[in-house]
Amino acid sequence: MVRHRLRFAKVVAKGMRPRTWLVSALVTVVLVLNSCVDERGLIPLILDHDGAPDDYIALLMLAGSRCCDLRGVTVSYGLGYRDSAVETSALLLDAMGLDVPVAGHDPALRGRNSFPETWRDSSFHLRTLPMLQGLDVRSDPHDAVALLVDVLENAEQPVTVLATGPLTNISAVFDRRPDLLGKVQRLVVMGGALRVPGNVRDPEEPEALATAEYNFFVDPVGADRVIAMAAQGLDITIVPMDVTNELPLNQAWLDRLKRNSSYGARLATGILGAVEHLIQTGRYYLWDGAAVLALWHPEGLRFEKKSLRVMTTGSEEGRIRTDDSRAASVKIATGISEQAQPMDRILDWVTNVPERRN
Ligand SMILES: [Ca+2]
Repeated sequence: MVRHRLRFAKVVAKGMRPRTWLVSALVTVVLVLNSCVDERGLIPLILDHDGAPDDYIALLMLAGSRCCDLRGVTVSYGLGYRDSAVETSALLLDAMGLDVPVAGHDPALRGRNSFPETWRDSSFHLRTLPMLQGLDVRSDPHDAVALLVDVLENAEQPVTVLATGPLTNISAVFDRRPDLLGKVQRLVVMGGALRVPGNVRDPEEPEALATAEYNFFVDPVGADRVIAMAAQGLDITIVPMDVTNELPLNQAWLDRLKRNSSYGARLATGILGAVEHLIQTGRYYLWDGAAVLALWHPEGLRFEKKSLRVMTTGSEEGRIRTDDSRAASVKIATGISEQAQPMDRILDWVTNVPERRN
């Protein structure tokens, strides 16, 4: 679609005066970056995330895609620490000139498991980024579930929900207010591992095959409750590790980012500084960025429809399995399409974020 538009623009450009050509080129750039926007305009969206560096890259991608009207950002119990994640989210939004409410989870609302502390510490320094100093921090007085309920209740049209952390907040919202399921256009979730190993390793048996992915492992009951809501009409897309494994963030991509002088590139470089040692050793992936691709660039991914369950007990806790006893199915991404250039698309969005003008 995008390539066709570019080719069309090249044909039209022949015979145009330079100024007309420039206007045409600019319109093409806007169309390429906004290929997600249709006649309905910007898509109302809520981001529920868990404060890891790749969650913030996903936030930059959302802002730079110019596809959505961001209505709220909430923090779930997950990889980041709540207060740090709320503050960093609010600072980033302010840096981009976006006036969006941010709320952290109720401290009592957490899954039964946790991310390793060493992973959690990687999110810690982000509030100290020099670019974020002197900006305002405005967090919403609500907790995350109350803010999610408020945004959905008051939305004039169904809202898209992107969840890039454990599903604790999301399951709590609809347990409390099942009537609000009808206010969700669709839910896109990063989590799970379908046909590839997971990333949850048993410290006592580190050589054993990992079957669960951490977002679902941290709150397997919440994850399974949300997936079961497909039977109540919730349109769910899951982006598991089968896809994110194909999105390694390597040194070459980081170097391209660093060479780019845009505001968004500088923000992203600062954020990824927390995990540069992992990037250098080939162990960092844009897990949550893959979920944004599923939202705005679905032709770049392959999908299947499946009836799924998340195992909630035992040695497979947090693992997703197909379960045909569940009539309702969800859409699950299974890989990157041939020809797709997802890292180029991600770079386009990140380098296109707005900058607050004082
Ligand atoms: Ca995350």
